[in-house]
Amino acid sequence: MTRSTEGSLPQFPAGFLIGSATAAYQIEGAANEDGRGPSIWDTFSRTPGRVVGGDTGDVADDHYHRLEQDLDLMSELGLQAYRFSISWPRIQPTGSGAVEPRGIDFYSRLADGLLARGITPIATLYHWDLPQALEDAGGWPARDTALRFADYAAVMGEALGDRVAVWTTLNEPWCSAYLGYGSGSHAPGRTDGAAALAANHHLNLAHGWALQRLRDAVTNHEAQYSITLNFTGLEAVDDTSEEAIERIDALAHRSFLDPLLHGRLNERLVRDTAVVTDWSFVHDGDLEDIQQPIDVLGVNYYYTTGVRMWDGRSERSVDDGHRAAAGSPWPGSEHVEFIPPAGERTAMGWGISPDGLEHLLVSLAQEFPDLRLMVTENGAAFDDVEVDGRVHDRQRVDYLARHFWAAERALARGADLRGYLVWSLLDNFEWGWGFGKRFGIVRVDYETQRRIVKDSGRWLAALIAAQSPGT
Ligand code: IFM
Repeated sequence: MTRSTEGSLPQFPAGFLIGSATAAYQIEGAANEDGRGPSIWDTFSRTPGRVVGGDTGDVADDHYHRLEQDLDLMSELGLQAYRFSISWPRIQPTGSGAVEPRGIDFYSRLADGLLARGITPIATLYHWDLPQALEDAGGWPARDTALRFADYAAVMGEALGDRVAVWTTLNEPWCSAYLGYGSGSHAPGRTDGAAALAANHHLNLAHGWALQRLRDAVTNHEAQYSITLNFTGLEAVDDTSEEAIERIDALAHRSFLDPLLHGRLNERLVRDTAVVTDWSFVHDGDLEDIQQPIDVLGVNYYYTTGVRMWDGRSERSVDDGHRAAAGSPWPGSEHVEFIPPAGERTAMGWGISPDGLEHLLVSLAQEFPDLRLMVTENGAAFDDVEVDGRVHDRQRVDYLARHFWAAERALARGADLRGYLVWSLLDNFEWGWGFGKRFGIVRVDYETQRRIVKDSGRWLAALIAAQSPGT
C-alpha cells in the first residue's frame, strides 16, 4: 500500500540524515579552468551524436563559480546532508602524479562551507569522470586504472580526511562498466561486452584498494566508508521471467554485491557470461582485496521494470530504462526483454514503484543485517514548467513523498536505514540525455543560471523541518 502526498509527513529516527545529492560533471562547469584535465565525459559529450542536443558539461550549472550561493541555497532548504562528487581530473589532470592544488582548494572550500552551515559532507570519489589520459591507457578494462584510483583516494583522504563524514568510493559502478564499455551510451562509448566485464572487476578492485588507502589517510576517526550501487526492481511478467530476473539480477546487482560484500564471484554471472569472457582478469587474492569492511551501503533506486526471455519471434522490447545505443549493457543476456510497467511514468520513461524501494531496502537488510543503508539517490525527471518564477512540480512532490513513505515502512520492518538523499539538488546535465531531463528540486535557468526552488524543494524543506528535534 502506498500513501499519497496528502496528510502528514513521515517521521524518521534521531540521527537520520535527509538531504540531497549532485555529481561534479553534472553541475560544476568550469571544464577548462584551474588546471582541470579532460575527462572521458568531456571527450564523449564533445563528440557529435553522443549526447542529445550536443550538450556538454562545459558550463552546466556553473556551480564551480557559484559555490557560496549554492551552499546558501542548501542552508535555506535546511539540508542535513549533502552528497557531492569529486572530479578526479580536477585533482590529478592526467589521472596520476602531480596534484592540482586549485582542485583541492575547491573541495576544501566546499567541505568547510557545508560544515559551517551544519550540513554533513558526504563525498563520492568517482561519479564517472575518468581522466581521459587513463582511458587512453586502457580505461577501466585495464587493471592499472584501479591502482591509479587508489592513489587518488589517498590524495583525497589526506586533503579532506579531517572533514568528510562519509566516504563513498564509487557511484553506480554498473553504469561505468556496462553503459561505458558495453552499450556505449555513456563515456567512453565502447561496445565490447568482454571489456565491460573486465571493467566491472577492476572497479570492484579499485574500491577495495582505495578503501585501504583511504582508511590510512583519513584522520577523522568517526568517518564512515561506503560504496553506492544502483538497483533496479525486477518483476515477473510471464513464466519465462524467473530466468530473466536471475540473469539481470546477476549482471546488475550480484556482479558488485557478491565480490564486495561476500568476497566471491557470482556463479550465475560467470556462467551466463562464459560466451563473452573467461574471467581470467581475476587474479589470486583479488577477492580478498575487494571485500573490505564498509559501514554504509549506498542505495540508488529509481524504478522497477518487468523482464522476460525473448521468444525470438516477436519484435524484441529492449527498453531497459537506459538510452538506446549501439551495444548492449547485458553481455551474454542480450535476449532478455524489458517490459516497463503500465501506468505512470517519469520523463525518463521509468515506471513509478515506491513499493520497489521498500522491498529493496528490506531485502538488503535481511541479506546484510550488520550493514547500515542509506538512500544515496532517489528522485524523478519531469517536464517542469516555470510560471511567474514558480515551478509547481506536483508529480515530483508526489513521487518523493511516496518514496519517503516507502523508506519509512522499510525502517518499520527492520531496515537499518540511516539517511535519504534526493537526486538532485539542481537541474543538471543528465549524461547522454543532456539538459533536457530535469531531476532538480531547484530549477536552473541555463541561460541566466538563476536558481528557483521548486515546490518539491519546498516540500523537502518542510519534511526536514517537521522532523523531531535531534533528528
Ligand atoms: O543523473 C543520474 C546520476 O548521475 C546517477 N544516478 C541516476 C541519475 C538519474 O539518471
